[in-house]
Amino acid sequence: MLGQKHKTLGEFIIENQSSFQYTSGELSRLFNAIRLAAKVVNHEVNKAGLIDILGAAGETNIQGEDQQKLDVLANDIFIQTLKNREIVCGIASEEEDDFISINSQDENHQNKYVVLIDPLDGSSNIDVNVSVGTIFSIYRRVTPVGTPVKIEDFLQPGNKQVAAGYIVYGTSTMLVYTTGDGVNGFTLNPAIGTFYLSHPDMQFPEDGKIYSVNEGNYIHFLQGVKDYIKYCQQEEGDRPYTSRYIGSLVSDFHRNMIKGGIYMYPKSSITENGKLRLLYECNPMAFIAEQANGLAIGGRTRILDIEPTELHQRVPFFCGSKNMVIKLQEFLDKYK
Ligand code: AHM
Ligand code: MG
Repeated sequence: MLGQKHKTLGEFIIENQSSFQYTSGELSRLFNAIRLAAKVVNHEVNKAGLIDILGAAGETNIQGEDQQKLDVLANDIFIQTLKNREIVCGIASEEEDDFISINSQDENHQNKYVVLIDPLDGSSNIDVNVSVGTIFSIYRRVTPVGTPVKIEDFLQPGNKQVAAGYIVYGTSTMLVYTTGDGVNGFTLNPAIGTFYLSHPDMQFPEDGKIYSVNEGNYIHFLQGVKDYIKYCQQEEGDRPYTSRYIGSLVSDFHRNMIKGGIYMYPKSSITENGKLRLLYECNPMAFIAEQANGLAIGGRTRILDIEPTELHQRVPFFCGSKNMVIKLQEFLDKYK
């Protein structure tokens, strides 16, 4: 496994450090911490079926150890890894009510980055051995370094992201990320615990033939979405399209980026803003999508331009191959 074709993630980070927007090395160290946490979580996810780790949080297992649900465990692993390495000044997690300030009393603490994370997305799929993922998003703080982080450091629009990525714990484990200069994917060789560059410069095909949506909610969707779904199912040209929905955003997104497709989590008559969280799920995936020649909208607006108002804000989310998202937008616009 030598040579350009089999570059490791570690090598790639070092080589590309100079292309980062800010080149203090801090971002590289941050990526190294995420890479490490990803390997630990991967290990836990893979043994989930083997040991009694799936119990409810708070229970005690047969060895008398406290059990943690895997999503709680993944949350702890990412937070502890980032805290221990003292490379960020703040963390917000889908699993935590509020953001966490790190070394807030230490004025020598010069770290500039905040991380927002969904430690284990799609965790309802774990019990049935279906792929889950981690999603992360990195911003530069807007308040002065050396002071405790504030809510405004986290409530930044997605277009201010410095980097974003996801890890998919699937048939193989992959880490995919962007720093605003394209998207690259790395596959973990579990035997030696090393990520290798396997998918350089990932791109959504401009057209796709897969639509991914929870059609069980069809009755509650707005008319524009219903019409688009009917359009996907019509027999004409390259349609009907294929319907594929895992119910795990990272996996659905990953497949659609490779094969061409659209993912939709619309608002409906029962969920005013859909289900997905702007800061932990939609913004990072939208940044990756745009960097991979795809699009991501929340209805009429580009996801990355939404001004967040709260940490756990939800937004409708439509994301994928450019021409599919544009077509969907046409249907949505009919009902403005
Ligand atoms: P979670 O953060 O609670 O895991 O929820 C997010 C997940 C996404 O991964 C997935 O696309 C979606 O919820 C599925 O929701 P539904 O079961 O309503 O279709
Ligand atoms: Mg989630």
